[in-house]
This record gives sequence, C-alpha cells and structure tokens, in this order.
Amino acid sequence: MRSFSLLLTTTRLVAAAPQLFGGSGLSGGLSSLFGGLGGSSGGLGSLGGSSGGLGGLGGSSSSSSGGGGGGDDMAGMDMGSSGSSGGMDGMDMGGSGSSGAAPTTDGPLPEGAFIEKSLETTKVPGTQIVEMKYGPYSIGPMGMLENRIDANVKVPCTNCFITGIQADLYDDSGKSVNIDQGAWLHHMVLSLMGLGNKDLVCPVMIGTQRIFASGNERTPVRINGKYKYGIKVGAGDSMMLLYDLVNDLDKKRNYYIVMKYETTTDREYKAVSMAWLDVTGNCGTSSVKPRNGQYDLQNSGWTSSVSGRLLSATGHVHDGGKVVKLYKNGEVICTSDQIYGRRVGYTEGQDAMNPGLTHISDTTSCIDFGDVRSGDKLKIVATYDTEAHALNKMMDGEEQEIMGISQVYIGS
Ligand SMILES: [Cu+2]
Repeated sequence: MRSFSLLLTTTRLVAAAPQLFGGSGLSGGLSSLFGGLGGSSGGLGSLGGSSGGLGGLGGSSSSSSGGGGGGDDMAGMDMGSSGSSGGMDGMDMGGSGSSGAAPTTDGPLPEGAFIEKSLETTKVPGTQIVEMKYGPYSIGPMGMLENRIDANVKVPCTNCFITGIQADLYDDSGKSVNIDQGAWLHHMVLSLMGLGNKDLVCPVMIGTQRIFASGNERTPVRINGKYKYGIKVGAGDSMMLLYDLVNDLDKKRNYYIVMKYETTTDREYKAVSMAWLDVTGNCGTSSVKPRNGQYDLQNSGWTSSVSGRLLSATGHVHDGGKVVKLYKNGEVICTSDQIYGRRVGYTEGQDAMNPGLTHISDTTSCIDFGDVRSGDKLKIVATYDTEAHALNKMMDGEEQEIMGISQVYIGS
C-alpha cells in the first residue's frame, strides 16, 4: 500500500505550484521532503532529468560544514550490525504478535519514558491553540495518496510564533481515525514558504523551511516548555503541506489532516531553528531501501552552523525501528525510543491484513537537553531490528521503504 515514485512526486511538486519553484535546484531540494528516492524501483531512470539539483546535492562531499552546503550522501551510510541495545527500545506495549485482541484503553508508559503530551494539556500562558483542517483528500478503496503537495495551506497566524504543533487524521465522521480503522497518516511535512525562509541543514531549499513532520505516531512537538521560543511566521509567509495517506478499507474515503498549533504574538519570543537530521543526508530524500535483520542507519551527520539551546527532539523511523539516537561530537545526547501498540488505534483489527499486529504508537522526546555550539557535529543513528518488529508491507507484498530522521529544535 505504500510504494513511492519519485518521478511522479517531482513532477507533481513542480506542477502543483509553479510560482514557487524557480529552478531545478529547488525542485531537487523539495523532493527531499520525504521524496521517496532511496528504495524506489520505478521511475528512477528519469530521476536525473527531473531533479538536477538533487543529483548535485547527493554528489557533494561528506565534509559539510558551517551552514551545510549540503549533502552527506547515502554512500556514507553505515548499514552495519548494531550492538544489542537494552532498555525500552522497541518495546511492545500492546501484547505483541497475533493475539488479535486490540487494546481498548491506552497502556502505561514505560518507566522513565518521556512522551510529549497533547498541546491542550500543557498549554503555556499567553498562547492560544488554533486548529486547522486541511482537505478533504479523497482516496479510493485500498488506495493511497503518495507524497502529494498542498502548495498553500492556511497558516495558523501571521507575524507570530508557532510554539507547538500536533498532527492528526480525521475522516468524514469528524473524528480521528487510525490503523484499527485502516487509516494511516503515513507521513506529513510542513514547510514555511517565503523569500526569507531557508532550511537550516539544506539551505539550497530556497524559500523553503521545513518546520515540522509527523508519521502516524502523531507525536506532538512543544518548543516553549521552558523558554520563549517559537517558529517565526512572517507577514508574507505561506505554508506547504506534503502528505502521504493510506486507506486500507475497500471503500472510498475522505481524509482531513487536522493540525493543532499553539501560537503567540508575544514579542518576547525568539525564532527557533530546526535541524532536520536524516540518515539519507542533509538534503537527502529520507527513504531507504528496506532489509531484514538488525542494523543501524546513519551517515556522517551535520556540522552545526548555529549555537543555542537544544529545546526539543524526537525520532522518526518506520516499523522495524527500535530507537533513534542523537549524537553530539560522538556522545549520545538524546534517545528516542519507539513504542509499539501502546495506544488504542495502533493494533490492526480483525479484518486487516495482519490482525493483531502492532505499529509504532509513540516516540519518546527529549526536551531542554543542553546546548549546541557552532561547529559541533550532530548526527543520528537509527537502529532497526525486524525480528522484534516486522517491516511494513505494501499491498503488493513488497516491504515498505524505511527512514531514520530526527527533528531537532534549536533556540539561539
Ligand atoms: Cu516516514
């Protein structure tokens, strides 16, 4: 149910919003917003022609420094075996395997695990929660929308700061829907668009700044838990949504991506930067060819071009992933454990392809976890163990591509 075609994606990106995309460099950069290059088997032959900018990026050396210049490419990826990692990594909270009984209440959190709470429950004084509903996005029976672009979705505010973000998926019922109902928010990426915007780790994305992403685990991000930082939205900024949605039911459905934002116009707030660390490189395409076994995904990382507080980070992998570790100059500074089936909705129902199978329901986050100096080396290692948790399969039985990403919010 989840196969990618970069050719289509790239074409769609450019066709969707010609006014935004000036040159091949930009389309190349944009295709790295979860573009799905790595393991794609179809359409690659045409890739070179349609995304010259990407080819240029991928080919750059692994000595990225000071503001990036981009591209530690996938050639540097280490697919070696990982050591055994204990603790709660990859913990299955839902009664794993094929018991078939989906939980009806959320399970307990593993001891010591920090999972960011919903924005409403931790709302900060002087802010407001704004809900925006993007869609409808209509999907046929047993269908998917692969890496589609909504080029101009509504921003929650202008001349303001976004201090928290959370993604959800609704259908026409007006309620949240999930895997137990055959509905996947496979992934979504929000980017701020405007002349003044550029991505921290991939500055060739001219006019495009990735600010948030979510997989189906729908982990909230809060930036202002302790200090007054937020994502600055300028007066002229617009926002682009990339989305990838799956409908496993045998009837057509309308989906809505429902975003909750916490916002403020408090002038004491300062603008945050977000470092998108990705095992496919700073301007990488995020997708990696899947394989079975125990292994790490990593590359040489990113040399920070900014100094500031490390405000928030969480990791994103696909099923099979256990943990994403963030390193600073070789030391682990954040561990994002991937928890399977803890929450209601993350266990496949009786009519599904794999009744009783659990999927990633939570990712642990790190908040206010120190600082970073310009010149520090940040990198992530994403550990997979497909014996503990199987890779996702598409409807044709092929294994879905995998990812290793962390969003690190830095307040300077
Ligand atoms: Cu993903």
